[in-house]
Amino acid sequence: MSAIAKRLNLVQKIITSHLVTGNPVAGEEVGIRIDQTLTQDATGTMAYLQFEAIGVPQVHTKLSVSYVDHNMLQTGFENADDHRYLQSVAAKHGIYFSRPGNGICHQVHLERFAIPGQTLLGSDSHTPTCGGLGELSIGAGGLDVAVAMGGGPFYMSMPKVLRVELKGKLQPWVTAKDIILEVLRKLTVKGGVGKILEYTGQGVKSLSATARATITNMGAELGATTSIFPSDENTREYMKAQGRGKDWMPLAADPGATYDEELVIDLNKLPALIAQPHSPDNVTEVSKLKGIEVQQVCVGSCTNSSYSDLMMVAKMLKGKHIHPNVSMTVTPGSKQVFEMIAQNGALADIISSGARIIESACGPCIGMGQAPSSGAVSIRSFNRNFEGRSGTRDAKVYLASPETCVACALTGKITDPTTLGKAPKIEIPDKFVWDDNGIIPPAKDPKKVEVLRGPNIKPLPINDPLAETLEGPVVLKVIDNITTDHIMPAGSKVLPLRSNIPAISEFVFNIIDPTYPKRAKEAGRSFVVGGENYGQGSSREHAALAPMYLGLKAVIVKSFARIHRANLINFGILPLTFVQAAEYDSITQGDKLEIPDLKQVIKVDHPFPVKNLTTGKSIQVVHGLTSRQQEIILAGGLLNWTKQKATEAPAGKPKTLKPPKKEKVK
Ligand code: MIC
Ligand code: SF4
Repeated sequence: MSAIAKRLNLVQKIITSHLVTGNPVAGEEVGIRIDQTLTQDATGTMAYLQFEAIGVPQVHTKLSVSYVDHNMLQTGFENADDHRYLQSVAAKHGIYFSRPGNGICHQVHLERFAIPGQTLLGSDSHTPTCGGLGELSIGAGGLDVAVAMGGGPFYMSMPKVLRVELKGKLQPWVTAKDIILEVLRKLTVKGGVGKILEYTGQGVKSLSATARATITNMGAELGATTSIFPSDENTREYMKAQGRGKDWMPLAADPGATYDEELVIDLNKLPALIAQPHSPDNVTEVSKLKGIEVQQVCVGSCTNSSYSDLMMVAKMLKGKHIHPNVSMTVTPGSKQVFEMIAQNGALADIISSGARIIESACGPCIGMGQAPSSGAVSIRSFNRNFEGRSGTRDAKVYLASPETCVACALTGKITDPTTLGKAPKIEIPDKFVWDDNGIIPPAKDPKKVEVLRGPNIKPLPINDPLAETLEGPVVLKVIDNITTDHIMPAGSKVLPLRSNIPAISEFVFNIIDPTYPKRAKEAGRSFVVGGENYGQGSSREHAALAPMYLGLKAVIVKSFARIHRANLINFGILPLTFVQAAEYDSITQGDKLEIPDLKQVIKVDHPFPVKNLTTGKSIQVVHGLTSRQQEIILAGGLLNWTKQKATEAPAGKPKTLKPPKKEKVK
């Protein structure tokens, strides 16, 4: 797309109305104003430590919310201390605090806060969930969110807009989850990089707001910047039933708006689908896997834990029993959902079927309990099935709709729900139950609030300024599609260390090579070499921060995932791409590399050589950094750069952050 057409698509409308800097032409860097932010506890502690370091007293956003939903197991003081820190820091700086038990950030934000046409930046990769209500919702590293809370714009390469036209209507038992699985089958886990998916077409009308949110949520697995639906009558009904009708406004692309790319999905022909181990794009028809024995079933996560999802689960389970060989867990996505299914008796149907009920939180999705038994087949309504993420290395995790999950739980085998007869009908309530007593508003008198820090909260490590010459070994060489779960694993043992970088760094690359931390420390300054889509998955900046702490200075890959590349830059690690992908083969783990004249080569966006001192050969790489990003790398990371900019603000003015000149991004 060479320039913005007069008839705007929905993405262009929201971006142009929030534009602070840049030209909204695909590939150019734009800075956009952020209306709302969200954080969750596993990324939030770092984000608020960074926000405190920036030194802005009160947030500059319209709304900022801090959720606690990930680190919910309190097996020691660590998580409880972090929750206490998060609550006090929120009270002090104008941030709403969603208490543990109030629900998963994305589900609660959709219910209580998302507003069509606004922008939301969240320190979690599934922030796009709120795109289901027509909010432009983007996942980012905690530091980017901290900067946005301080009033700074969010910078990104202007994405291409991919129109997904939904034709026809879903067949009984086939769901929104099957739509996004089909998109993943067609586009793969890297097919959305540099793109926003805008959903249009007749099929949109038949999808409820929460069904749309399932699709935008799991759009994160495409590597997309975000996904968005128009705001229409269904959006209005949902918001009205949430008591938020006044926040609704209609929003859609102009008739005849143009798009960079198009994809058409015929809902009439869509079967029930399932993603096989170990990637969300390894999708096939459920019917093809019929009969495989199942040991665990989990319904929940930010993808599929809405009121409608759980009512469907309850109706399917009513009067029946879970197969004796299956352990089934059910997690309501929010206190609202939990309360409503308790009040209408659906919870009793779930309990009496033999399912295990988990509090409203991420839970098994992030390996916080419920690790499957050795080699087990686990069918989950979640969004990620990366190897080892469940907590059991050899478990085989599949992803499917809640309907397929229940069908498997009842039969003990992979079962296509379309074989189960008439599908139950779920009514969307006219009025949801809410009292928001799980959300604590910020303090009226912030000066009186003392921020409470426990011994688990260690100071934030800061990178060294860029050296003139970078020399060091390739401590690790990895293959394509390495996830942030490989780089910085989560799970119940590691997650409590999210605010303690020295301790958590001992787990870096543990799934691939547990000797990495020791070897990296011995090497001093080091490199990692990787393949395509390096760093896909979560927004966790610990996947940059902890390797930085171990001396990682540059990563050379065939291609990067968006959020991880931004996180590397934020912490002063050079993200380099091979000019010729085939040169990947010329490097062996252990080779010593050298980049001379580093400060000079950073300042121009041209290919430059990296000398392989072991083989004597040189390879060509490119950094693709904008001039703003070059400054960040030279300053040793975004925090240093932000502080520099903030102190440049004229006296008496709030310390918001200045946008730099516009730039082209690779
Ligand atoms: C995930 O689903 O991987 C997480 C855990 O929610 C992450 C955030 C984190 O690692 O804290 C994400 O999606 O960004
Ligand atoms: Fe939580 Fe899982 Fe959603 Fe991440 S994907 S926010 S861990 S429920």
